[in-house]
Amino acid sequence: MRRFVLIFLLTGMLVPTAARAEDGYDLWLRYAPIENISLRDAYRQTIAGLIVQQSPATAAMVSQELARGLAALLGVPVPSRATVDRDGVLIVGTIAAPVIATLGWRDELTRLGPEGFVIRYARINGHRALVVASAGDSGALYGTFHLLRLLSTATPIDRLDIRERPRHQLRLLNHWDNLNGSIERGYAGQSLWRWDELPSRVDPRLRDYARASASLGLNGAVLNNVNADPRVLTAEYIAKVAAIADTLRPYGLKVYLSANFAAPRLIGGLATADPLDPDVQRWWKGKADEIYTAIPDFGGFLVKADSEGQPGPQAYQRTHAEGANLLADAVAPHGGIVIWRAFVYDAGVDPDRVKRAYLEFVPLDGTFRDNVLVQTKNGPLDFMPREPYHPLFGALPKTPNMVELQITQEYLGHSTHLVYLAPMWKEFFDADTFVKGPGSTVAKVADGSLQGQRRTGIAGVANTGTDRNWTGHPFAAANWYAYGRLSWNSSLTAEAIADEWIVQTWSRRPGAVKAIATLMLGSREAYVNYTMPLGLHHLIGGDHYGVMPEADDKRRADWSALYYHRADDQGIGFDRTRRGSAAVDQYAKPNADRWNDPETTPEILLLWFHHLPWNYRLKSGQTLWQALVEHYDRGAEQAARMERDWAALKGAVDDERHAVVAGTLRQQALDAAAWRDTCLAYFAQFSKQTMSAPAR
Ligand code: BDP
Repeated sequence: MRRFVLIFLLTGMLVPTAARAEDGYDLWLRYAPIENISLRDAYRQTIAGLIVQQSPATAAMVSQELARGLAALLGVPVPSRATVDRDGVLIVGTIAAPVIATLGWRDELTRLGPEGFVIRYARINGHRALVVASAGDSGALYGTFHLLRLLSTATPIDRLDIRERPRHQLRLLNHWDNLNGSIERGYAGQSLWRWDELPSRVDPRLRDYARASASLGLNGAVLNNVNADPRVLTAEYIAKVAAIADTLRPYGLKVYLSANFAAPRLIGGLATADPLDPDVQRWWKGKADEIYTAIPDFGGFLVKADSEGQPGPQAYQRTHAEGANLLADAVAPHGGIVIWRAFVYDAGVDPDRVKRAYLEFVPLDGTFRDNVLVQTKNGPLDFMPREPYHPLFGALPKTPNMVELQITQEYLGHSTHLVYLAPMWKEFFDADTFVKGPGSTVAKVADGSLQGQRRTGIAGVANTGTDRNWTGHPFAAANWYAYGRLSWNSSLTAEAIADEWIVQTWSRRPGAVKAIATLMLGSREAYVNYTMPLGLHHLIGGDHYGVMPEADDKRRADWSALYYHRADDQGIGFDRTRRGSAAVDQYAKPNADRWNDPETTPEILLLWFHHLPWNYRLKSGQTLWQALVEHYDRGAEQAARMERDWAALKGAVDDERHAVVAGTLRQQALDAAAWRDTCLAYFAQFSKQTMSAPAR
């Protein structure tokens, strides 16, 4: 029997909090008062009372969020009611709730699933009520956040008829958090989990993390680094993970763990981790049982195997599928899943690093258990500022292939550079793989609609940490936001997402919104221009922040900039045509043919696929060298302009956050100039041409 609660909110809870310094903590859930009086009055009339009917834990979240959001946005408390006794009651509930059950929406809600929802008006007891309804608790929570977003973005709501369901089933954040509190590629402080304090104390901040994630429709978090410490699977840590799971659960977030494949050996006392060994199989089953006893809704395991020194099945001459299936069988009885990463680049497989994952995984298509998803980075190299899409998208028709995006800006200026990533992700989703003819976009591969995969998912490597503003750079929060929104619906535009985020985060004034949006929307191309234009990639070394075209890593050739740009007296670029590494042939036609020829390769990917002479003529009539100079110049100029444009916004946004961003943009402009100067000076040694461009 489901229980329902009617939450009668104390008026005290509804008083808006006094104005505080803007430190970014509230993210996009800032709920600034609606300035437009007639719109505010219309909202107040439409939402003059509140009924929440769903299961208790989520009902509490929904009620609290509405109390907080509505009071702040509308400037008045919205009282709870027991019944619809007047016009202007907002009802939030699941199909099982008595008030929703009378509406006849059951079939529709069932079709939308437990995470989907509708928002529309209904007539109840002769009164007009606005209803947020779902088949499940999560859907009602997402619908609530959706409605609050409409109010927050000052959207008229007098004629709403919204029907939503997520495009991807798993919408996860991957936290690369280590057990000592550090975060691999994290630039916003330490791990939010505070492992040391768990399980006895759970940082209350985790509730705000969960709120923010749930507001975007995210439904899971992998808590630890893919370079996994096996100790996370010990009883001590399972208790800690369970405490986090309890905190995240009411917000619809499941927890997952990165598992170290050698755990049976490293913490289990076995002599082997061979997936075909019965003791190893027993060990994983026992481990899964132990975890599910503590966390009945545990999501499953994420595994990085046989990659960058992580252990895996290949040590025992077993395949990735045999490795994945071992863990999949252990979690299957509990409804768990295994996410097996395709980020592998064993040098023995092929001389060209970007070909290796495809060569290893395509032969395994169809051999994974039903509860396994492969997880593939957007590009075949490693989260570069620009890459073509990974050829594995579309090439695994019998395997769910989950998308992995990187929100943390490992190769995109850490949390110092303002780079809005949605345009980059959209470029990826919109790319046409042609695997089933024109229109076979990566988006359709990812959401399963192209090839009919039953499971779908998307993961984003998180950029959150203990910094007060969560993400270090105030604009890095836009990337968390955009990732979440795209994981829900990859057809949203980068422009629309930016506008939503800006209005909720900074200001509703159209002039300010437009200026900030312009800054954001141009930032990714600016970054590409001043770092790695025309398809160049991996011109870095060290910590992946600074410019290093000369990087020559003695540990591995494919960690060196030299390996990728191949600049010499003849020219520059990586020849991936049929005369070179033939990586082009991992793509379906006509992409393979187009990219095999520099004349038909998009200029933005030119040097990814081709090694071309310095005097190669581009469509513009410029030589390759001239174009390179122009791109670097333009990029540095764009960064300088971002600084100026932001300075002009002083007074249009709060001084605290304005100053923080101004400081980072100063550094960004300096870095951009350094990138330009270093790269041009370095490449000029080979091109033997001048670096002058009209702009300088
Ligand atoms: C690279 C990072 C490294 C990660 C690796 C991965 O430099 O820290 O461990 O990817 O995704 O981007 O496994």
